[in-house]
Amino acid sequence: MGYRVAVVGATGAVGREMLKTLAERAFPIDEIVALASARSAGQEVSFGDKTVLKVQNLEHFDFTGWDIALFSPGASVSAVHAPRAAKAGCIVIDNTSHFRMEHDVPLVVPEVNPNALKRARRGIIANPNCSTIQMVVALKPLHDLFTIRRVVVATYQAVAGAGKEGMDELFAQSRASFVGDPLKAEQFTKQIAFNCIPHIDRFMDDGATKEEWKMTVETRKILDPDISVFATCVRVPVFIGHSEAITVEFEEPVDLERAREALREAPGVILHDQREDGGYVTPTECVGEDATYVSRLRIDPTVPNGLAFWCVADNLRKGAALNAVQIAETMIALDLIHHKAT
Ligand code: 11C
Repeated sequence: MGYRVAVVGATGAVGREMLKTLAERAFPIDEIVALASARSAGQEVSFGDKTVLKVQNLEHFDFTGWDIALFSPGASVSAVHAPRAAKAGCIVIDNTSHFRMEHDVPLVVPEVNPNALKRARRGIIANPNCSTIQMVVALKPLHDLFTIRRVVVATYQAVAGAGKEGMDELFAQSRASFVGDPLKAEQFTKQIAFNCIPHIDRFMDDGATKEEWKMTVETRKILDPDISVFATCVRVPVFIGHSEAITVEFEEPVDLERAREALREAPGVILHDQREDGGYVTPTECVGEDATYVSRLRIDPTVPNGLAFWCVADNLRKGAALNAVQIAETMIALDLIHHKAT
């Protein structure tokens, strides 16, 4: 017997990827519904190769009798409708930032902290920010070995993180610059084509951006509250796939060969690290892939017990849709989702 599954925000870049991921992984589904705002209701979205779903209006949708809802609308929409769905008895896996830091909402990456799912008392589970997810997947096996004290990370984040509108703006600006048209910047604060912008999300009082803050607080909630994280988040002209240059300081001395071995064995990680031209993974190579790729692994001799590496993942997939689907799969495996009688 399968589940009755709702995808909320189904017309967005992540919502579409959620539908694709559910179909590709043959998630046990008896019935699926695509939901979005009134503006998008009536549009069609694909579910697998053969099924087209007509998008229904979220506003009036009754979640009674639905087992699982994967939410990826805006945070303000989740704030209203996720508790409404949970109250109707539907397990909500929410991809927005709205509930992530609430103490009674688990923030989960299945390879890292699956047991936190057992504490989903409100019926809402938060999916972390994409840049956090790939980092903690790579950090977890290293933390288990040598105990992380501090992480310094610089991100190189794809425009897909800003949704379809972000991808459209990179395309339009690239085209405009070739044909000599004026460049319009609407989604990003400065030109993104052929440029890098050290600013993602809003500025906070201490000069960090909210994206940088998320990497700190989410890593602590998922992996270990004692870890310090200092992030600089940068938008780059890549369509899909976030990259991160990560330096870690450990409590204990680092053995490079043991680190390599642990990363080779770690769930969700592919270590691709040849010390030669092209012996590393770049964001365009990870599009459509499930894994978090680690390359350029090396000792950082400038700090005690230091290790540095390069990490890339598909931000729409492991950074959002896949992680949400894996949360649902893990909840089923842990017997935490029960079928509603219909
Ligand atoms: C970006 N990481 O690349 C953001 C997108 O908190 O879920 C995801 C924002 C979030 O712009």
